[in-house]
Amino acid sequence: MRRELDPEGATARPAREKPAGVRPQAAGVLRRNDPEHWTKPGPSLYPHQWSWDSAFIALGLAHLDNHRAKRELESLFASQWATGKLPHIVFNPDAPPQSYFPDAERWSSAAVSSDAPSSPHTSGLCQPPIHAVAVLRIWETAQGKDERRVELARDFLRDTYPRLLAWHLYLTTARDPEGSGLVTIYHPWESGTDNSPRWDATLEAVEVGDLPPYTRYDLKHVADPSHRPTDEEYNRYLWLLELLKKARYDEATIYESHPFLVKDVLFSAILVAANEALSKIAAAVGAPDEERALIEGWIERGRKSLDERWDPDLKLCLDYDLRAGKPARVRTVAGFAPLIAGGLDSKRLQDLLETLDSPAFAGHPRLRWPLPPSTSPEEPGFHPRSYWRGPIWPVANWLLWWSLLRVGESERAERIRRATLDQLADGGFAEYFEPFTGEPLGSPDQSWTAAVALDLLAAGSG
Ligand code: 2M8
Repeated sequence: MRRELDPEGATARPAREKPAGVRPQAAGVLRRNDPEHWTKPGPSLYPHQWSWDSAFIALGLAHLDNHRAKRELESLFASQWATGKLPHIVFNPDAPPQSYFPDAERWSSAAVSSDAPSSPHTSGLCQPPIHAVAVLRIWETAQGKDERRVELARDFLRDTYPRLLAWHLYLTTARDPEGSGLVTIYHPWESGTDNSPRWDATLEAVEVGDLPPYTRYDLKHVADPSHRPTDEEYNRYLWLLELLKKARYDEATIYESHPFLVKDVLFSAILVAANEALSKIAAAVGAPDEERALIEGWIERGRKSLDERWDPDLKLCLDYDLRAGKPARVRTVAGFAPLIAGGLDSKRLQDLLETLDSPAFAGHPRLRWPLPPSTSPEEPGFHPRSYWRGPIWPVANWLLWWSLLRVGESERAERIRRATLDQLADGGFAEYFEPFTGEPLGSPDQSWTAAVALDLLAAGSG
C-alpha cells in the first residue's frame, strides 16, 4: 500500500528532512493519512472516512496512483445505504477509543434503520455529492496511459456508474420531494460548512430537549477551541442527531417533523456539476438513453431552481429555510453556487464575478492572499479564526477555481490557483487559514488540502 503512494520517491525521505516542494509534500500527507485503501481527512481530529473528503482525496490521488484513487471511492461506495445515500462518515473500527464524537454507537444507524449497512458502521447523514467529478477525473487521468490502465479505469466507470446514479436519484427524490431542483439538508453537517452563519437563524429556532450526555473529543486536537464550533452549536448538532435517530432516518418521517429542513444551494450546485460529470460517465459506459435524458433533466432543473434563489441586492444565491419559509440572507462562499452549477448567462456571470472581486470577498483590502473567506468579512457573523465563519478553505478555493475554468474565466481561475498554492507553500496543508494573517488553523496535514493542491499543480506549470 505504501509503495502505491510514492511519487518521485516521496516515501524514501523522512518527512521532515527536506521541504522538497508542494507536490511531494502533498503526496506525503496523503500517504501518512492512509490506514489502508481509504484516507483519514486529518491525522488525529478525523480518524474515520468522510464522504466528500474522500471524493476530493480521490481527485488528488488520481494524479499519483489511479488504482489507489479508485480504492478510495470503492471503499466509500461499499457503505452506500439501500436508499442510495452515501453516508457522511464510514466509521473506522480501528480508530483509537474516544478519538471522535459522535461515534458509531451514538448514530446507531444500523440498529434503527434497515437501510443502513452494519459493517462497517456509518453515520445517518450525507454530504455534498462531488463524487462523480472525482470518478470522471480518475477516468481522465488514465487517458493516454498504457492500455491496461485505460481498461481498468473503464471497468471502474462501469462499476461505479450505477452507484452514482442511485446516489443522485436519492438526492433528487428523497431529498427533493417537492421536485424543486434543490436538495434539502437535515443538519449543518450535511452542508460540509458546519458552523457557517448560513445556519444560524435555523439553528436558533431549534429547541434542545433532553440530550443524553456527551464529551467532545474534537477540542483536544486543535490548538485553540475558538477554531471549532461552540458548545451551544454542538448541543444543537447533537439534538438534531437524536431527532433523526428517533425518526429512524426515514425520509418521510423526517420531512414531517424535523426542525432543520433547508434547501442548500451549495449542495444543490455541486449536484448539478456532478450531474454534468455523470452525464459524461453515462456516455462513456453506453448508458440507456432514458437514464441520460434523466440526468440532463436534473441539470436543467437544478440550474433553473438556483436561479430562483438569486438575491439581486447581495448578488449571490441564498439557501432557503423550508420551516421558516424564508431565505438565509448571509454572504458566504456558498452564494457562488450558480458559478459552480454553470450554464450562466453573461449578466449573472458578471454579477458573480463582481461579488467575488469585491471587498466583501477576495477583494477585501486586509487579506493576506486574494482568496475568498468562507464568510464575508462584512457579515456580522464573520469570525476570522472560527472554522466556516471566516477562514479561507483551500477546498473551497478549488471549487471556485474549477468552476471558473468551466465557465471560461481562465485568468481569474489562474489567480485563484496561484494564490492557493502560494498559501499552501507558506502555511502547509492546514484545514483552513486565517484570512488576514495567513495563519494555518484547525487540523494540520489535512488530506483534502493536500489533494486539491495536487489537482491544482497538475493543471499548471507550478
Ligand atoms: C468537518 O465536519 C466534521 C463533521 O462532519 C467535524 O467538524 O467534526 C467539515 O469541515 C466537513 O466539511 C468535513 O467533511 C469534515 C472532515 O474533514 O470536517
